[in-house]
Amino acid sequence: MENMKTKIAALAGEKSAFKNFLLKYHGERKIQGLTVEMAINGARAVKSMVTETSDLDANLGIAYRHLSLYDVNKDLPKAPGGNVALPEGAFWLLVTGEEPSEEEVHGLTEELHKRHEVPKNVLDTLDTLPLDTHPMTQLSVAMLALQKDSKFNQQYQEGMKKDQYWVYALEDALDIIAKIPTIAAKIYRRTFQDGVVPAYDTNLDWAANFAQMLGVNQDAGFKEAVRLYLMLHADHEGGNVSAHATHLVGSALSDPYYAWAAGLCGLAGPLHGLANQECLSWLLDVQKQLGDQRPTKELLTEFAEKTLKEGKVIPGFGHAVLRNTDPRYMLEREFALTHCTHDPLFQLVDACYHAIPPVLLKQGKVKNPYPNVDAHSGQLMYFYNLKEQNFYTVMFAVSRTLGVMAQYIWSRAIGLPIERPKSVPLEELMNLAKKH
Ligand code: FAM
Repeated sequence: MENMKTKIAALAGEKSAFKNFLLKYHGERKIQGLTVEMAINGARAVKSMVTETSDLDANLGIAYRHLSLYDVNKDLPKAPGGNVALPEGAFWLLVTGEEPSEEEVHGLTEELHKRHEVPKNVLDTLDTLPLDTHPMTQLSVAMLALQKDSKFNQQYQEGMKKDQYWVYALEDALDIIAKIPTIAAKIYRRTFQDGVVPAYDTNLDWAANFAQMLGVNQDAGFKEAVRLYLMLHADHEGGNVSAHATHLVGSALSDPYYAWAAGLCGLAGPLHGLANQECLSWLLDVQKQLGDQRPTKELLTEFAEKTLKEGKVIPGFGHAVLRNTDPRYMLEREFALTHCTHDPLFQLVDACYHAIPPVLLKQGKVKNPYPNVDAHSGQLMYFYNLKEQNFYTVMFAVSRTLGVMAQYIWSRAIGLPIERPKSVPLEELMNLAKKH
């Protein structure tokens, strides 16, 4: 990991100097006007945070360090015989700002294998939870149970200097990334299967080993689907609920375990990580109603119009920021077109892809009529026999660990302070509105 540390150290100096320059010479400059609406409606689109790792463009989608996901997938190292970028490579890119070599990604995979052992007390803690505990609750509990081994926390107690914060944040980040697949697989196996987790295999990459430990499918296609999923969901700027919760808690210098445990609780919300689960339920329901009929564009158009008439939203379509088809959706679609065109559920997803945007456009009020990633991910998991929808947010969480940990490292590397926005009562907002 020395190579990764050297790269962060060099960049951290540069970025910290840049941050100080901005504060000194442009600190008073206005970049946006605040409105009453912004204060009431969750500060949406208010440019009030710094996140180095990724940036969301309304048309191009999320970029990992200025690289579109199409380029990430094309340029970053692949597994032998594979066609999709390895998520370890995405983490390297998010952390260092550079595209990694094959050797660097291989070295990172090896490092994660070395750190993968989950302490017995954490596995025992999971075993005390009733089997009907939601998988996301289990994951949050496990994250807190791991916290006692935080190197960041230990060093902090011993008087760690500020310029060392990111070094131990990186240590904890690598430990968390290394251990989370085993924890997630344990949660899956104990909740939905026989409780036995297939053996950890250090010959596989991070994602393929995770796929194997889930034990639902030995198909090479599933390993590749999990690599793609974990690479695509890794990071999505800093303002979404889970990233922001992680950042906020981390800004109090709570260690990465505490911070990500807070983020996981946010990810568990139905308006955030749980959305992909709802999309799959909707697709399965449509499939049931279609019965033996082939899902054509005409039938799906009728179906979508009926859903809108009933005053319901069509899950998987629209986005708060994006104004185009989500590139993550397009990359999953490309994958499905290669690996599962014969799957009846994919044929339904495909019919939705063609039928729904025109229906939403005709309705006239939706700002983005195109599909987001959640409209596809469930089909891929379901196709490979990972059918328990309550587990899907855990898949999302394993992936998002990469992004929030990269963000945590950078928040400490450039010395971002504790977050403390000013809140006001509604009456005060009224007074402020009258003054301006
Ligand atoms: N079906 C029907 N109506 C929709 C719609 C959809 N898929 N998407 C938006 N609308 C409606 C929306 O309800 C609103 O109606 P009202 O003015 O009557 O309240 C109107 O169109 C304008 O909404 P918008 O500005 O285009 O979208 P928002 O920024 O308010 O909301 C979403 C964005 C994602 C919450 C919304 O598009 C939606 O509910 N989509 C379906 C659920 C979904 O796919 N969620 C997953 C989102 C995913 F990207 C994620 O973050 N995990």
